[in-house]
Amino acid sequence: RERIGLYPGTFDPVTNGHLDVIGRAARILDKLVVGVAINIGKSPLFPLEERVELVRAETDLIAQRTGTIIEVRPFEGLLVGFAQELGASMIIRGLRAVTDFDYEFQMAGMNRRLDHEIEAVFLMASETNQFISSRFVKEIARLGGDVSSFVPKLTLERTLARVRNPAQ
Ligand code: COD
Repeated sequence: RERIGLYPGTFDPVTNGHLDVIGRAARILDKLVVGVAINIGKSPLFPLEERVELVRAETDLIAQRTGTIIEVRPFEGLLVGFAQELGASMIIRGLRAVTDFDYEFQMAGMNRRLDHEIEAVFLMASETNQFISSRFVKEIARLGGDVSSFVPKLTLERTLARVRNPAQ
């Protein structure tokens, strides 16, 4: 049976932390679907289409290197419903410090109540990428700080363009 995993997130924007997790997930799966959530609740800086475009562009190399199929797809609605539709048996999540744990623990527990078959798999990024968050990337960029070691190249350009001109 094919091992299909779903890595869901907001990816506003994709960071080196996300890519680290994607690289690790690709190594243990036959196919990885990166699900980009509409997530209106978080009022994202980037529109959905651009978040998808950036994740696609930045994961190309990982797919080539690992030989794993990586599909990047937008989704709306219930996460477990999307996982079922894909035939995914695992939901991949990244874990940073203890602060992520509470939220991730609740989310995994709720999702398991909704679908008993689905397994939550938690991966940790490397030491250099562990503390990176989209939220702080946006904040630092807005304040004129250097975020070039937190996000990949194309994403860096787009982030700088958006913080300079948010109405774009
Ligand atoms: N190192 C390791 N992991 C990281 C790092 C890093 N530096 N940065 C981010 N991550 C991990 C996060 O912990 C998370 O696991 C994942 O990467 C994605 O992060 P984000 O911030 O882009 O995405 P989230 O956490 O906002 O995504 C939330 C969802 C969209 C998945 C969630 O809201 C959802 O499932 N929505 C659909 C509706 C639904 O089913 N709701 C019920 C859920 S119980």
